[in-house]
Amino acid sequence: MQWLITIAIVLASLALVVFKFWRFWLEFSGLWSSDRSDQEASRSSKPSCYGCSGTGTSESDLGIRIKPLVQLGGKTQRALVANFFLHTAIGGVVYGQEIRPPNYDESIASKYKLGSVLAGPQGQLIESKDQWPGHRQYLLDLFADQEYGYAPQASVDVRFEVLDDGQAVLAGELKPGIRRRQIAVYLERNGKQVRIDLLVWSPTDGPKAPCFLGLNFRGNQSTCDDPKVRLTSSWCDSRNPGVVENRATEESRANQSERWPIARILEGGFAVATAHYSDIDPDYDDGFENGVHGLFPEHRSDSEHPNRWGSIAAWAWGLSRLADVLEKLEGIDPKGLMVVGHSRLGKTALWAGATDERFGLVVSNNSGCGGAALSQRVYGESVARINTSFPHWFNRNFRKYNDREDQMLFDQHQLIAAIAPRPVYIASASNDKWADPLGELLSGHYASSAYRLHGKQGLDAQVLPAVNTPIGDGAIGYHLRQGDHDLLEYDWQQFMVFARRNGF
Ligand code: GTR
Repeated sequence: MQWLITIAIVLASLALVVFKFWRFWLEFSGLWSSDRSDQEASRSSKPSCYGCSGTGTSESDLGIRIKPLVQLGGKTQRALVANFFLHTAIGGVVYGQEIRPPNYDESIASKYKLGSVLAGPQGQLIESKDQWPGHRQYLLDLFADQEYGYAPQASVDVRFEVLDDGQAVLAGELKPGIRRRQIAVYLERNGKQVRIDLLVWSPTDGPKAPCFLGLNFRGNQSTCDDPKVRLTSSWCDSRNPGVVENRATEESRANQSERWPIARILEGGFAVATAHYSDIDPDYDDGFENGVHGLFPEHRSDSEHPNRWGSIAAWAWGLSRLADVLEKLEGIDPKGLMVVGHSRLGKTALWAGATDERFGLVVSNNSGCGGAALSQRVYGESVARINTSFPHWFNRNFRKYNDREDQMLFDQHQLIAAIAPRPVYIASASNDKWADPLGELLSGHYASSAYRLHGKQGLDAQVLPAVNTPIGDGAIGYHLRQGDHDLLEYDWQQFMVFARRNGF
């Protein structure tokens, strides 16, 4: 069907070009009077705007004088401009049609060829863990250069202010064992400031707690029903409930609280911290002007600098700034920081975990394309699709692989490997074919030799386990939750089991 539409558009476009030349020839030979419509217009009592020669203005039915936006000369010139726009539009549609429909055929998906995660730039394999730091840097450079973009080298001043320190009120009940802190984190550079609102839940008493840190999609108020939690003032997607003109309203309170089972996480002996991802960088294509990108105008991504940071790298960098704060916070174990994220924020958690070793454990939930899923399987969401829908997420170099995944000399298993030897948990959902659950599992499987190099156990499985049956006894864990693309209490329960087993 798509091809038929494409062919129809191409034929229509060709017919138009032929007509244009035919008319040009008639005009040229005097058979077509270029003044014909002007003459008709002059016979009419109502002058048309573009028919008004000379003055550049005309009167509407209401007698208002209208000035044309663009002053155009003869008909040929006008036809050229109109045809330019028409062809640009047709080009856009034809280009849009060219993105391949998603593949869900395993016999096609299984034709990928991956390099070893221990292979260096010339294909040579590293053999001992002494070589790991250099090799890990090679992997990070690969992903910064080809996919996510380099964050700036320059630093910012990080200041924070505890605005609220009280007891949690969850599901309408005061929770004496749970401490709620709301912290304004200020990032400052060259007179510019970005503020991130960090919400931290930690045990009131006892030893310092290991802490999960993850960004949220809709503002801190959406993660719980505690009425004291401040409404986000950052950009929100107006398609989400409780958002009016890109601003959150009271209606949005607790509308993603199923993703943040705070009381359960605290019962498990963990602290949990979150911030709105838009505080770091609003999620739309703004030419990298807003959010933390705006603190580094000299480091903006553009066609001359195709390997600078996109939004995923900015969110990941923001997570590191939040780690700067958390590791100083009373009641939080600085050696117990774990980064977690769902979907685009799962991609972000993986990149944050790979780049910042203070995250002792990394959790990717349904992260899919550009996250845990192998790109070269081209199963579900493809590189072309994601780069077209979200041109601001990755760097410009990543667009080279649009519909050319077979030319990639790297893949996401190397991103998982860059986290080694720190434990990583990969979660998929059975209905989330778009994120390619098997591709997510296989990244973990193929990353395993980096873990074995460190004397740790990786993930042996190469086929999907039964739903709701977590696998992986070592430093790489995996589960396929029954159900949709989402982050639910079931997922958190498995993250906690995995974290405890790995010493958190
Ligand atoms: C989808 C996108 C996915 C995933 C998801 C999300 O539209 O195709 O890669 O990131 O959004 O973040 O919810």
